[in-house]
Amino acid sequence: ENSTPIATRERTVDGFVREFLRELNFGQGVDLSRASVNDQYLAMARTVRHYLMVRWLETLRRQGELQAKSVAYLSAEFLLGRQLDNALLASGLEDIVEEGLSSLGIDLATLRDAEVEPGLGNGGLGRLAACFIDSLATMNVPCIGYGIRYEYGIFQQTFVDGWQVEKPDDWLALGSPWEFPHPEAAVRVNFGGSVEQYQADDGVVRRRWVPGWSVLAVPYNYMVPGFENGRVNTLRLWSAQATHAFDLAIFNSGDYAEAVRAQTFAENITKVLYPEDSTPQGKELRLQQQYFFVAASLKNFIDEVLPEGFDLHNLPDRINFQLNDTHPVIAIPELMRILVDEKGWDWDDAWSVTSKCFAYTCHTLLPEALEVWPVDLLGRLLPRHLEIIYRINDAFLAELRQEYPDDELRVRRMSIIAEYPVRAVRMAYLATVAGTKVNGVAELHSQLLRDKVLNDFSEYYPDKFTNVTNGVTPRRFVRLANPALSGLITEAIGDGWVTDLDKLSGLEPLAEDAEFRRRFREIKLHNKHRIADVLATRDGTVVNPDTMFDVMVKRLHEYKRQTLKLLHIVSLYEQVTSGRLDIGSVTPRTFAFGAKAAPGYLLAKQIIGLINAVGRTINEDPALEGRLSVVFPANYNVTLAETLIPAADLSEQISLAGKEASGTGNMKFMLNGALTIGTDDGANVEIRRLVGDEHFFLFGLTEPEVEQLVDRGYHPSAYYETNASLRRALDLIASGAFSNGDRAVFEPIVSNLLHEDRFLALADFQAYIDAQARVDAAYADPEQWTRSAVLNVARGGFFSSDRSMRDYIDRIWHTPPVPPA
Ligand code: 26W
Repeated sequence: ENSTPIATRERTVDGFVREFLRELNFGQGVDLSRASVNDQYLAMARTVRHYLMVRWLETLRRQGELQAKSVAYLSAEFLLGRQLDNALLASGLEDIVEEGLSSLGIDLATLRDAEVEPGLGNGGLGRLAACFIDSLATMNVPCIGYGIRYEYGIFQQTFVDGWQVEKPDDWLALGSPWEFPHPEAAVRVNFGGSVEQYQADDGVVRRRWVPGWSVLAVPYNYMVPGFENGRVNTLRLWSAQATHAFDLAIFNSGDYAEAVRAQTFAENITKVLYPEDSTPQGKELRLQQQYFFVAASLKNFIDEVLPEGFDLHNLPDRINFQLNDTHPVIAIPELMRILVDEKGWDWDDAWSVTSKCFAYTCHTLLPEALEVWPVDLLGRLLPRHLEIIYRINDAFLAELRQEYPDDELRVRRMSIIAEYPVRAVRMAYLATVAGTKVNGVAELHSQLLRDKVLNDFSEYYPDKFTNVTNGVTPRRFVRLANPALSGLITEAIGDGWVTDLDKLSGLEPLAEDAEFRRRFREIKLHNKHRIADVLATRDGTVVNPDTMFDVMVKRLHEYKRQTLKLLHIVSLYEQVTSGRLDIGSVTPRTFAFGAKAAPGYLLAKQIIGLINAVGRTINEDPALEGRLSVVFPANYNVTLAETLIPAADLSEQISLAGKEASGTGNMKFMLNGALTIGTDDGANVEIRRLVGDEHFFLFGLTEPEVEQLVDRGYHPSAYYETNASLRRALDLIASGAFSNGDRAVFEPIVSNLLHEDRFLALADFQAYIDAQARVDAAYADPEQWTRSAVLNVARGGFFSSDRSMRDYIDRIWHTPPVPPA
C-alpha cells in the first residue's frame, strides 16, 4: 500500500524549465552556461523520461494486479529510431518543451539532432517490430518486447570513392538516456556441456542438462509510450556479462589474463548485430545470441512477470510468445526443457502447454533466407535442446505416417530435420509444428507460403495458416516525419486520424478541391527543401527541389532490383548523350537512393559502387543541363527515412514478383503522398487495390508468369539481343564509361545480368521503361498528379500498424485491450 506513485510533474513551461535545469545541474553536473549540446540533450531526455515515469509505474502496477493476457514479442531486432521526438509526442509535451527551451535560448531541433538512433536492426523486420510495439502501447494492449541490446548496431556506412566502407556503430558512446539497466535482476543463461541420465526422487529415470559454461543476461528496460493514453509498455533488451563463477574458476588457477579473456568471450555474445539480411551465415555466435535472449526472456517471464505460485498449466491463457521470424524459435525446445526437466512434467503435458504458447511470423520467401542449424553445431551448444527437437520430430513423424501411410517421401520432406547437405534443424518447420498459427506479412506472401514454401504443412494443418498484412505507425511516419502534411490533414478532418488512420478517407473529397491541392503541393515542395537542407549540411550535396523526387530506399539486394532502376537512369543518359533524346523534353528528376549492403555480399557492394559511379558521371555532365541527377546519401537509416520519404513524389517498389514478402517502405511513401511505380509483389498488391489502378504505375511479370518463364528456361541474353536501348545501356556500363574507361570494374555486374540475372531484371526492363513514360506523362499534369497523391494518402489508412495489431489480436492472440484505469 506504500506504492503511491511519485508526484506528477508540473506540466507547465515553468515547471518544465525547472525540471530541465535540475537535470542539467544534478544529472549532468554542469550549469547552463557550460553545458554542451550533448549535456543539454541528455538532461532533456531525462526530463521527458520523468514525465512518462508515473505512467510507466502505473502500467506495471495495473498489469501485475489484473494479470491480463499479454503479448511477448520475441525479436532479435528492434529498429527503434530516435526516441526523443516520439516521447515528446506521446506525452503531449511538444509545445511546452519547445517554448521552455527557447526561453533558455536553446533550439529544440539542435537537441533532436544530437540523438544517435539505436540501430538495433537490419531493415524491414526490425522496423516492423518497433512499429508493432508502438501500436500495442497506443491501443492499450499489454505487451512486452524482448530482444538484444547490441553494443554495436547496424554498421555506419561510408563511401570511399563510391565504394561502401563499414564503420562500427558506437551508438552508446555519448550515453544512452532512454534505458534503465537492472544488473540486480540478471539471469543466468547456460551453454554447452552434456546431457546426463539420473534417477529422480520419485524413482523415475530422467534426463537433464549439465551445462559447460554460462553467462549472465542483464536486462535493460526501455519505455514504450502509447500516444497520449497514459500507458507505457516495456521493451526489455538483454546484455551479456561474464558470470562471477565463470572467472572465479580461472582466477583460482592464477591465470589473470585468461580470466579477462573469458570475460571478453562472454560479453561478445551481445557485442554486435549481424548485418546479414536474408542470407544466414550459420555462425555459432548468432545461435548463441538467439538462445541467449530467448532463454533470458522465458525465464524472466516465468519467474518475474508471472505472480508467485502461478500454475504453468494456465500459461496459454496468460501469454502469447510471438516469434518474429525463425530467429527466436529455439524458445520452443527451451520451454519444453523448463517444463520437463526443471518442473518434472510429463512430456505430453509439457507439449500440450508449449504448443499453445507460440505463434510464428515468416518474413521471407527466399529459400536461402530460411534458417537451418547443423545438428553438430546445435548439439555442441545446446545438447539437451537437440534431444528435445529430435523427440518433437519423432512424435511429429509418427503422426504424419498415420495420416500418410503410403507417402514416406512426403513424411521425409516434412521432417524438422533435414538430411542434406548436412543434417540440420529446419527452424521454420519447428515453428510451424509447434506454433498455434503461422502468418505471412501480406496477402500474396501468405498465399505463396501456403502454396509453395510450406505447402505440405498447409495441407496438414489447414487452420494454422493465416495472413496479417504489415503496417507502419502513423505517429512516427506521418505525424512526426511530416508535420506540415499532418497540420493540413488535421485542419481538414480533425486530429483523430493519428490513432484511427481509416479517418484519412475523409480527405477523399478534398482531392477535388483545387485550393487543398495547391496547399498539398506546397507542402511537398517544402519537404523537398527540408531534405535538400539536410543533405547540404550533412554531405554537402546539392539537390534541386524543383524536380520530381524519384526515391528507392531499402536494403541492397538483387531481388529488390536496384539495378533495374539503374538501367533506367543509364538508358536515359545514353539516349541524351548519343543525341537520340532531346534533354529539353526529359522530365527533370532527382533519383535518390539509400541502401546498405551486407558486408560479405560482394555483388551488392559492386552495385553500390556502380550507382555512385553513374551518379558522379551524370551529375557532372553539362549535357544534362542539371535536369537529371542522382543522390545517394550514405548511411540510410530511420532518421534519414523520416525526412526523405515525405519529400518523395515517386516511390520505387520494383522487386521481382513473388520475392518481396511485404515491404513497409511502400506504405510509408503512400501515406506521405507519393505515387508508386511497382510490380505486383508483396503489399504493393494491396496498395494498388486500395488506391486504384489509375493512381498506381504497375509493370512487370506477375508471380505465375515468373514461374512459367523460369520453368521454360530463362535466357537474359535474349533480351539484350532484341532490345536496342537495353543493349546500349548495358554496353555503356561495360565500356567503362562510368569507370574512367576501366572495363573490368563493373564487368561482374554486367555479366551477371547477361548470363544469370536470377531476378529477371532484363525480362522486366522494357515494361519498366514504359511505366516510367507513363509516370512522366502523369507528372506533366500537376493537378492530376496531386489528385492521385491526395488519394494515396486518403486511401492508405489500412496500412496503419494499429490495423495490423487488430488483425493479430483477432486472428492469433485473442488478447483484449486493457482500458486505462
Ligand atoms: C541472416 C538471416 C536473416 C534472414 C531473414 C536475417 C533477416 C531476415 C529477415 C526475414 C529479412 C527481412 O527483414 N524481411 C523483411 O521483413 C519485412 C517485414 O515483414 C517485409 O516487409 C519485407 O518484405 C521482408 O523482406
